[in-house]
This record gives sequence, structure tokens and C-alpha cells, in this order.
Amino acid sequence: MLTTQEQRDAFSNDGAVLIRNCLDETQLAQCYEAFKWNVANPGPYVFRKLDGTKLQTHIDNANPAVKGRYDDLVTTLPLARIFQELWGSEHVWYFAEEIFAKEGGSSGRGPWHQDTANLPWAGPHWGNAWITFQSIPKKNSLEIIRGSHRGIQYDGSTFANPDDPTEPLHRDGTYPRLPHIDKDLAEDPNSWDVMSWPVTPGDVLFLHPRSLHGGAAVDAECPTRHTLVLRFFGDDARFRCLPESNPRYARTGPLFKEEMAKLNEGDLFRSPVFRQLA
Ligand SMILES: O=C(O)CCC(=O)C(=O)O
Repeated sequence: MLTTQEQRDAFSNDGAVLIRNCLDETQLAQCYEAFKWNVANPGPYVFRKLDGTKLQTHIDNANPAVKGRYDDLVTTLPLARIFQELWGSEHVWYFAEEIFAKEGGSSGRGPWHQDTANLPWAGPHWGNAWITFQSIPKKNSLEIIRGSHRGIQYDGSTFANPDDPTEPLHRDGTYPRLPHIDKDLAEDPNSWDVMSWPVTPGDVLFLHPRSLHGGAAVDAECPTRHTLVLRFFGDDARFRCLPESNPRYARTGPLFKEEMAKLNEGDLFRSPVFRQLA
């Protein structure tokens, strides 16, 4: 086994677990090369709404031009096997990548959110492998609310309003508005159970994408964070229709729209477009 019972319990109960020294130098270098290509070649889902604001972050998602490269790369990494163990799933598929680049020491925290507000996903067998290429202190790392993958599904954040990170994505009332977690924490540091870890290159944070999570700010001490997120799913992963109110996200979410249109509420999440790894 690549994981301990303690790590499997942590993923299941808390929604996240950090596994240290998960990738070797070669694997890490290959991931970083792919990340750098991604940054230099933005795809159709590159996110520019934070450009010029205090939250400026280069975010890109599921770039079709680099799909083949990641589909091959993930066959050489231990991540699928680790998720197989964390979930207890017989099979594992690779979904796609997302990249986050914070530079210049002045980008504020990425809004708290659940990926399942933006993407049509349900079920326990989903996972993000959060891979960061710099050493990051705890205060600048990804933060996750313990156990929130099993809690309320909130509306998403538009990620477009630096003054209100809870500005709703669907705003039709299907899901409650996101709580203002930073405001709550400023008033009472114990109001939310926040998990985060310092990371060094090679460590991988495995999180369930329904967990409430947000990337902490960078600062003078930690000016750069380059993060590659690789997403996977397993046997008990299902399609869940998103609200229809926001045209960009209506029913299927923005990614793999044609494939997603073939799925109905509650269907097993399966499509030949996703590489099977186990
Ligand atoms: O790294 C970040 O700032 C955010 C990561 C994230 O949202 C994700 O892994 O889905």
C-alpha cells in the first residue's frame, strides 16, 4: 500500500490529507514542465476576471491543447493508486488539470469555494491532487475546512469581486450563499475548523473537491506559488446537474460540455474522454 490507515481515515473524515515526499524529483520536474507550458499557452478556459485586482492569479483549467500530455503524465505518477486507496475504489479515471500561479508577493487569498459548485459532480470518489513547486509556509498554503466535503453544498463564488468573495455564481437560490469565512475567522479564530500544512516540493495534498477550500495569499516572505491541481474520480462518482441560471455553468459546467450533455442526474460519471488509470 502507498497510504496508511491513518491517511485513509483523514481523507474520508476530514476531506483532505497531506502525503509527504509523494513525488520524486523526476516526476516533479515533469509536472513543473507541463505547468510552465500551460502558463505560457493559455487555453479557452483561462480565467482573467481577477487580473489587475489585489487577487490577481493566473488560473487556467482543462486546456485541451495539453490534455494528451497530462493524460500520459498521470500514468507515470502514483496519484491514481493513492486515490484508489484513499477512496477504496477499484477503478480510477483522470479528469483534467487546473493551474494557479500567484506571483509578485501581493496576490491575496483565493476565495473560499467548493469545486462542486462549478462542476457537475457528486459522490465520494472525487479527488484533487494539489502539487506546489515551491516551499510554502503554512500561512501561505491551501486552507480547507475540516469535514466540509460532507456538509452543505453552497453556491459558488464568481471569483470576480475582490471585495466580496461570496458573490454567488448561480444566484438562483438552489444553494445557500457562501459564508464569509474570512470575516468569521477575523472575529473568532475558532469559528471554522481550518486545516493547512506547510509544504515542500514533492509533497502532495489530496483533497475532496467538495471541501470548502481557498488558497492563502502570497507575501514578501513567500512571493511565488505555482500550483498544479490534477483531478481524478473513481467508481462512486456521479453526474449532478448544475443550476440553469448562469449560462456559462448551466447544467453541465463549462468543461467537456459535449460529453457532459450525454449524462443525466445521478448517472455514474463515465465518458470515453477521460483516461482510465486503474
Ligand atoms: O491553489 C489555490 O489557490 C486554489 C486551489 C483550488 O481551488 C483547487 O485545488 O481546486
